[in-house]
Amino acid sequence: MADIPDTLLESLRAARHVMVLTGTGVSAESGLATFRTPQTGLWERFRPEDLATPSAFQRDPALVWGWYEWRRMQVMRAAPNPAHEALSALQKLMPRMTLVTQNVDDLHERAGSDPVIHLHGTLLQPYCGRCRESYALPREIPEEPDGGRLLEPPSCHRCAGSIRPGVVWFGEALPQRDWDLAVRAAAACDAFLCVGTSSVVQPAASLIEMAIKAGAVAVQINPNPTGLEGRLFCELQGPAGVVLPELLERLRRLY
Ligand code: BV8
Ligand code: ZN
Repeated sequence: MADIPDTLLESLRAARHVMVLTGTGVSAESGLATFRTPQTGLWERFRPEDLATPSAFQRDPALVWGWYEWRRMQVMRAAPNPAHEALSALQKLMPRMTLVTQNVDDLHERAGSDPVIHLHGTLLQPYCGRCRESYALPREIPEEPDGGRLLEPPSCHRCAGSIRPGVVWFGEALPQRDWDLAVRAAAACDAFLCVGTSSVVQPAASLIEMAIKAGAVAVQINPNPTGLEGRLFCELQGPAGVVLPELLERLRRLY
């Protein structure tokens, strides 16, 4: 049982606009690896930060495309967990909730959240690195060897350029429209829930500071400390799949 203070419940009940920022920790209970988990299989000797860059794709397109396709298979085999479900229900319960994610999976959408603001793109919409034409991925889930495999990226049917993952790599700018929406919500929200992120990656990690400066109540939901502790109204220490359903349950009694 997470220790949810009444003062937090009162603040959330009184909030006109709640903002939620999620990271890979919200998909951990769906069986997806968090970002800073050591890689497995072919990619064991790489750090994700080293694979998630334009230069890595330039240097070894088959290694990087293979990694993303392997991750996409994992997502297609995964299901939303109680954390995703609770956030979808919260979005319907609250007068206004802006859901922003750093994740590149579609588990929030599959749990019924809508809209979902993706700051770092998505595994599901690759595009041509040369002409930006989008590329339709095969829907069937091939039998992927557990460790994944090298896979040459497909070629664009319009200009024959290399298709690349539809994610934002390190060193690449975030999609301007999504970033602007997130910044506007951070400045306007009454409460900010930071769920399942180590708050290391910028500029996404700066959103909570913007919300605190604008007077929002800031809450972290994470089994581990992240260094944000001194800046928070409170931390709900525990897995998102346990804490969020409980928070939803307690809030429902107030409505
Ligand atoms: C940019 C897509 C400039 C790819 C990702 C200051 C300002 C601006 C930039 C920088 C800066 N300082 C450094 C930078 C550069 C860089 C950066 O932040 N580097 C880091 C390593 C320091 N930032 C960038 O490059 C960004 N671009 O700034 O461009 C620019 C401007 C104009 C023009 C040109 C360029 C781009 C960053 C986006 C990178 N792409 N993802 C892919 O997925 O492959 S980031 C990647 O990290 C994922 O999106 C992931 O979501 C994100 C954050 O990681 P977390 O989600 O927090 O995951 P992590 O594993 O770290 O933590 C998991 C947490 O969950 C843990 O705390 C754990 O305790 C918790 N947890 C575990 N289980 C559970 C749980 N919580 C709850 N329940 C559980 N069950
Ligand atoms: Zn093209």
